[in-house]
Amino acid sequence: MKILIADDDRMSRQLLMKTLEREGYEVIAVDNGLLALQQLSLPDGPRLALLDWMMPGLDGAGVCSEVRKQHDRPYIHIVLVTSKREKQDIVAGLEAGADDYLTKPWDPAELTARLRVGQRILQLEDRLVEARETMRFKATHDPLTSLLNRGVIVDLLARELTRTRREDGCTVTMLGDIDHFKSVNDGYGHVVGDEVLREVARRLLSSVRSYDFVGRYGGEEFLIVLNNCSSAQADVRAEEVRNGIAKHPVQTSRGPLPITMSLGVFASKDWNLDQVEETLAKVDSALYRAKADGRNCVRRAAPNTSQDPLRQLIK
Ligand code: GH3
Ligand code: MG
Ligand code: MG
Repeated sequence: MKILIADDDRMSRQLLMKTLEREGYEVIAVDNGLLALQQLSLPDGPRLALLDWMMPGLDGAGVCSEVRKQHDRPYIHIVLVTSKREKQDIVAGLEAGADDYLTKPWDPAELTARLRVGQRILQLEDRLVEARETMRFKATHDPLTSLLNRGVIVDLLARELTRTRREDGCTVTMLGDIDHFKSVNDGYGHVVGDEVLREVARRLLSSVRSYDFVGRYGGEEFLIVLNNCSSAQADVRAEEVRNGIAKHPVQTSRGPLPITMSLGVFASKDWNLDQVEETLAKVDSALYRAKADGRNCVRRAAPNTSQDPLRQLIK
């Protein structure tokens, strides 16, 4: 584990270095507060620091208060090493953001024991952050495919539509539905159906750019949002997505299965629309036309195409 030592006294620094290296730490040593702050601000900088209180430039307490202003990086456990023994000094050091302090001359056993406490606290923080990230992922992603879930993809679509309207841009929305998916489940079982859904999700992600959004909209329906995609490009991009599914059979535990997808496409610029509900209704109608026209094809919600009234009746 990396540890930072900041001390302007060369002897003290070397003594600390020797002790800590013997304990297996990867030691970074500096002789002033500004360099210490620089090290502690690096993205993969040390998360344990032993700071001398009195240093030229920025003192140990000053480094603590600067470090505590950085909220977007992992926590740093800071131990102040000081010859100050007065209660008010200790209080001031802790108030400035130190987690612990040691008075000089320090005892090696106490020093290493206190650093182990620091490590335990950091591990605890790491576990909490990891748990929070897992919860966040679960709340925003579909468990089967790991794509964005319906709530999140619809929210993102709403946000994109508003943004592109403001910037006079264009958002392209696609709704894809696997063709005759029920027959996969009926013929091979739900486990194989799930395998197909996962592979389809993977292919959808690989046919769009990293800044586009792909979400699971329903059982075998997927919503794709392309940012800053021109209306002219919409059909080409949808065709790429369709072809990405149809091109090769999906390998499953029951052998390769040919899978196709029908897609409805909607370009916000064509309609001057920024309402998510209307967008979803239009893209859904276009998808319905793709199904009616024989499946494994792309249909565009073009303003001059009258909506299919049958859709509402059949649904
Ligand atoms: P179409 O070409 O008209 O879209 O026909 P389809 O068979 O794909 O459509 P339908 O809506 O009749 O059937 C969709 C099926 O998807 C029914 C449902 O059981 C299945 N499904 C939905 N979610 C899941 C899932 O998470 N796993 C599996 N294995 N099947 C699912
Ligand atoms: Mg289907
Ligand atoms: Mg469906």
